[in-house]
Formats: sequence, structure tokens, C-alpha cells
Amino acid sequence: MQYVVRFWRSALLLAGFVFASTGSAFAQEVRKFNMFYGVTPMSRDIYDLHMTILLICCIIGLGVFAILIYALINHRKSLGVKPAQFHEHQTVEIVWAIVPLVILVIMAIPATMVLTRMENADDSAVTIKITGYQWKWQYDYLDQGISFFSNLSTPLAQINNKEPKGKHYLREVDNQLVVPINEKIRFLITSNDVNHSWWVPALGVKKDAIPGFIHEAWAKIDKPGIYRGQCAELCGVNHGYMPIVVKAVTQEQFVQWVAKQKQKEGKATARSTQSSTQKTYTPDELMALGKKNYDTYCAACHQADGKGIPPIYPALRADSVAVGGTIARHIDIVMHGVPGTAMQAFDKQLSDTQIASIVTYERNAWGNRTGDVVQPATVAKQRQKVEEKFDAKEEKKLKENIKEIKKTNVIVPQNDKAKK
Ligand code: HEC
Ligand SMILES: [Cu+2]
Repeated sequence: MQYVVRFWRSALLLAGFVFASTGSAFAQEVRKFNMFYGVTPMSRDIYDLHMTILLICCIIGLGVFAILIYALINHRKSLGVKPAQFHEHQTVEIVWAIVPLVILVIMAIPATMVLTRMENADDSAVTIKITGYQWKWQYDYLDQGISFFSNLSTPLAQINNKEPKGKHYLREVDNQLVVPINEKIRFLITSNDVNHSWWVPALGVKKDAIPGFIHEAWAKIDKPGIYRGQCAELCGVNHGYMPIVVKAVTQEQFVQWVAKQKQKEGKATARSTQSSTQKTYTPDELMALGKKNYDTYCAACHQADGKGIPPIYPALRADSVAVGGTIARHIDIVMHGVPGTAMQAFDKQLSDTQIASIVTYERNAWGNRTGDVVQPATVAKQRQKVEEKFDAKEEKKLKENIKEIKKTNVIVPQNDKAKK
């Protein structure tokens, strides 16, 4: 008995030492390996739950090992101890069934409470739909009507070890997810292709993005700042290249950002028919722009050298479309993708200028020497043509429907009756 008392006294002392020294440099060093506290109620709940369960586990572990070591020392064979027999000992059997059960229930209570809070996304002020793509994220602000893609912005030169790596290597994006602080933000998480997972540790959010399903999560951030995360579900070769950057700002800054963003998107749609499409670029300008855009949006699959990763991602170097086909077909594939493959439709993701420069680049880079120069106006025209074509088709279908209805005489339009 005296051993047990002595053991618990030292265990408590040790625990006290660890807790008391949380400010020390050593404790800080150790805490780097722990989960961190985060900036939302959820992330703190998760942290506290983790620590509670860890503490219970440690106490159980210490208790079991203490008894084990005590028995090893005091009941060893060399002392001539005879093993006791516990067979059919009902009390012991009941105790060792009940005690773990009670411990499990004790652990389940706080865990269930945290889980229910985590699932409760009611009364949110902002709703953002998050869609995973190979390999980028799309953010739709459902109430504000804002929508954009968020791509990795680390230059390829850093990835290929041609430049020293930056501070936020592979953890930086072109368009950050801007959200207000002190407001409940609801995330609706889904995917366009394969399974991804939206994970931002500081927000306490980690949810799988699965095609055909919508998962819900929420965050209420209480500190402005930049919080970084990653895709946490192996989703293909560039799984490591789809980071998440959340920028939390004050409510006023958020309102301003929304206004600016809407203006920008308005301009983007206007851009496809006027202003910048009228601009004519020199071939050199298009090639430079094209390289930049290609490296950002296309190199993940088709590779910076245009050689692709056959047979999954075709080479564009000496390719039947990029060299052997017409410009119109090339633009068409970039705008509308190839359904059922990883080749996405880029018409909503890229401006006319971006598409024009990429197509020009693909037709003249890596030894592709078509000499073709594609201006934004060409892309704009093709965008409109597709819309026109679609309208004409719709119209034709409607007319046929009417004819069909007339033929079967289900409904006779008023005018026809009058004529008869
Ligand atoms: C997520 C991977 C991925 C990304 C990113 C991607 N592509 Fe593709 N691309 C594909 C795949 C896969 C195909 C082959 C589709 C098929 O099976 O016909 C393809 C086909 C093509 C083709 C037709 C090639 C041929 O020979 O059929 C062109 C042109 C093309 N992509 C251009 C682009 C451009 C331009 C971009 C960037 C704006 C881009 N791709 C981004 C995966 C991708
Ligand atoms: Cu992913």
C-alpha cells in the first residue's frame, strides 16, 4: 500500500511540475508538438477535449504501470511468492468490466458535447460553399454572390529548386478566402472530382470534400489574421499543391472587400465583351503572359515543359490539338474541358486575355512552332458564338415541341382555333 501512496504522490508532483512550468522555454518547446489552441471556439473545444482525454489516458497508463511494476518487484519468484488464483472470482470480474465502462462513459460525455456543437451550424451570418478540384479550391459566397478560384501561387522555379524557397513555400495562394471575424461562418464543403479534405487547424475545421455530398462545418474567428491549411485527403499527384489561406478581417473591412470583389467580378464579365478584349497584344507580350498563366493553371497536369504525364495527362508538346488542330478547337477544349476527364472547363476560371495568352503560349512554346497568335477578341467571339449556338438550339427545340403538341392536339393554341 505504501508503494501506491508514494507512487501517486510522485505522479501528482510530476503532473504539477509540467503544468506549473507551462511558461518555461522547455514547456514551450514541448508544446510545439502538441495541437494548438486556434482562434475559434471550436478549435479550443477540440484542444480542451484532446487534453482531457490525454490526461485520463495518462492517469490510467501510470496507474496500470505502477501496479505492474509494484507486482514485478514485490511478487517476484526469487522471493518465493506463490501465484494467487483468481479463477471464477466474481467480484473481480464485475469490477474489471464496470470500471472501464464507467471510464468510457466519462470520456464520451465531453466528446459528445463537443461533437454536437461542431455539427451545429445554425444562425450563421455568412455561408461559403467550398469545392475541391484537382488541384485548387473554389469559394462561392452564397449570400454575396461572389465566386472565385484559389490556386497555389508558389512559383514553379521554387518547386524545381531553381530559386530559394520562400517563407510560405507551398502554403500561399493567389486568391485568399476572406472572412469577417466575430461572425458565424458556415462552410458547405463538396468536391468536383475526387475526394479532398478542407483542413485549417487554427479554425478547428477539417472536413472531407466528397463529390455528390455536401458536408457542413463552421467557424467563428475572434482574431484577425492569416490562417493556413492544406488539403488533407490524398487526391492525386499534386495533392500537396492545393493549400488553403484564410484571411480574417474586421466586419468593416469585409464589407469593403465584398464591394471591391463584386466590382472586380463585374469588370471581369464586362471584360469578356469589351475593353481589354479590344486590346491587341504583341506576340512577345502574349508569350510572357501565357507562360505565367500556363504555369499557374495548366502545368500541374501538362507539366511546365509541356511533356505531360502520359498516359493520364497528355503532352501538349507536338500535340494533335496544340499543333495539329485549329485554333478554334484548341480554345474550345480549354474553355469547355473534356467531360469525364481531369481536363476541366476553364471558361469561368479564366478571362479572355488569360485564355488567349495560354493558347498562344501552347502553340509556340517547347518547340511548338505554329506561329499562331491568338488575341483576346478571338476568344471573346468564340465565347459568344457558343452562347448563340446554344440559344438557337434551344429555340429550335422549343419550336419542335410546339409542333409536336399541335400534332397530337393535346392543347390547341387560341390563335389556331380562331383561324379555323
Ligand atoms: C487537372 C489536370 C489538368 C489541368 C489542370 C489541365 N488539363 Fe488539359 N488535359 C487534362 C487531361 C486529362 C486531358 C486529356 C483529356 C482527354 O482524355 O481527352 C487534357 C487535355 C488537354 C488538351 C487536349 C490535348 C489532346 O491532345 O487531346 C489541351 C489543349 C489542354 N488539355 C489544355 C489545357 C490548358 C490550356 C490548361 C490550363 C488552362 C489545362 N489543359 C489544364 C488534364 C488537365
Ligand atoms: Cu485535394
